[in-house]
Amino acid sequence: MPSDPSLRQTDLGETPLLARGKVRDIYALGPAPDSDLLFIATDRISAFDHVLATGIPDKGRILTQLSLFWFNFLREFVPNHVITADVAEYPASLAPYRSQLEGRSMIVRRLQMFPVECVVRGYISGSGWKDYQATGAICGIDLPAGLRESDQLPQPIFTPAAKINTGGHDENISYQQVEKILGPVHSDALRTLSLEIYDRASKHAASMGLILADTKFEFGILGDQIILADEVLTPDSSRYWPADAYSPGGPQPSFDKQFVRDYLESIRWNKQTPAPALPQEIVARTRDKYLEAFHLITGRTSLTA
Ligand code: PZK
Repeated sequence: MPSDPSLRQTDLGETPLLARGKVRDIYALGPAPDSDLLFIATDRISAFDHVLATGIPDKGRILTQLSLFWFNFLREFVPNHVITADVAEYPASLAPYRSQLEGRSMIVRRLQMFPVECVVRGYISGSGWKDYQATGAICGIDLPAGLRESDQLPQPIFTPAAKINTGGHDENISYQQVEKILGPVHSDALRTLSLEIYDRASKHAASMGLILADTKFEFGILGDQIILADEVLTPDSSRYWPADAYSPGGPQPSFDKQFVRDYLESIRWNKQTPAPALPQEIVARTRDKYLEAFHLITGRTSLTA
């Protein structure tokens, strides 16, 4: 059996784990409530809402480097939570764990997170397509009749979602509901920022032959400044479609996870019991797709250069 080159579990000894997501782990550096946070993107991969038993080698590095690319791309327009992603600048206490951190982690400012996911959709897909079929609207925004699945929308729309804690799906909510949670000033700021970021990012993606169908942002606040947080514009938080294969009227293949989904369908996994492992060929092809996304978006061939 060859050894597993993927990192699925992190362990930083005494450093307290703050939260574990499906893919990312967050640690607290120093005493709450003001300490910085350490974000680590593992090589875990989820499909059909389950974390699979097999990791994708380098996935965490690829997604971290993509987030850093976009934070940098957007930096004159919106401040972000990154302090450093250079392990040489990390506290000395983390030195023993360098191999778990290099290329896949960042130290970030701890913010007061807004409890709303800021989704922007330029195309109709996923839960947006479901809601439109049921009601003709998404998040209370009425849309023209006759749209097909994956069609481009007349203009990009802000479709917020409320975070649901216990593994459940986020729930699409109206802008009015956002105003009730955050008040009108922050709500308007998040909507305006989200639409503007989508506009800038989708233009860059288009120039690289990719459609940015939709994406999810998370923002926090520090003092009175709204700050872009979490991961940004990665394939885990966004739908990217190759423009040359775009064919509305049905679902588009996932840029990154299609081999995984097809494999899981082919073995007729019931999508409930513990998720199965992946064959090495599916792992290798999926890894190649993440690298291709990285290459297309950043124009870089190496993760480290
Ligand atoms: C924060 N999450 C969501 C993401 C998880 C959970 N800069 C910040 N300050 C304070 N809190 C957060 C952030 C950010 N980003 C984000 N939870 C807390 C999340 C990934 C994995 F387990």
